[in-house]
Amino acid sequence: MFSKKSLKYQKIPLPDNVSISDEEMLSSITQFKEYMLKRHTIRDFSDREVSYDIIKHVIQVAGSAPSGANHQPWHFVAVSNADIKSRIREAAEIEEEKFYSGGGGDEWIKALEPIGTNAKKPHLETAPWLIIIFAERYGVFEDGTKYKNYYVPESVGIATGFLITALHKAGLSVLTHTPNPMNFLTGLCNRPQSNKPVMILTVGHPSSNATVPKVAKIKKSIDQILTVMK
Ligand code: IYR
Repeated sequence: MFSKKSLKYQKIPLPDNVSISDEEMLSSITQFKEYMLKRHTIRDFSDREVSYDIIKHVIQVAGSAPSGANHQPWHFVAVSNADIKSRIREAAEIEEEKFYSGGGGDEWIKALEPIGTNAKKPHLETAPWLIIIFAERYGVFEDGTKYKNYYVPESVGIATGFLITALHKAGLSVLTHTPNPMNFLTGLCNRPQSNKPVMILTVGHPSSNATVPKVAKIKKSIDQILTVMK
C-alpha cells in the first residue's frame, strides 16, 4: 500500500468543513448523545437477516478512522457463512470452557458474575453476521518486504469505536466478544500471520426476549470521568 518512493508531504484544502452555529452544535450533540445512550450490548440475537450493503457501509466508516502515520493497521472479516460461523463457535466455546472452569482465575470470573456470561456462545451461530477485527502488527509491501505500523492497538481501538457507533446508527445490535486466547481466528479467517485477532463483533437484531444485565445501566457520572482544567 505504501510505496517508499512516494513518502513526501503534500497538502490540499480541507475537503469538508462541518462548522455549524453554537446553537446547532448543542442541538446536534444532544440528539446524538440521546441516541448513543440507547445503545446496549446484547447477547440474545434473532436470526433476522442483515444485507451485505449495510456491512459495507459500516466498514467504510471504520476504515475512515485516524491511525498512526495513516497506516490503517486493521482488517475486518465479515462472516455470514453458516459453516464458518459454526466453526468459530466451536473453537470459541472450547477456549471459553477452559476460561470459565478456572483458567480465567477467581478474580476475573467473579468480576463477570453481574454480567451473567458463561461458556455457551449460541449468538455466534444465530446472528446473521460476525465481524472479526484484526490488527496488522506490520504491513507487507508488494515485493514482500515488511514495514512497521505505529500505535496499532490505539488505531484499531479507534476504528472499532467508529464501527460500533456506525452499527448502532444502522439500527443494529452488537456484542463485543473476546474469546481468550483467540489465535484460532487467524486460521479460520484465512488471514496472514501479521494479523492479530482483536475481537469478534456479533452483529444483528435482538431476539424478542433479549435482556441486558441490570448492572450495565449503571454508568459512571460525568464528575467521575471528567476533570476540567479551565
Ligand atoms: N471472553 C469471555 C469472558 C469475558 C470477559 C470479559 I473482560 C467480559 O466483559 C465478558 C466476558 C466471554 O466472552 O464470555
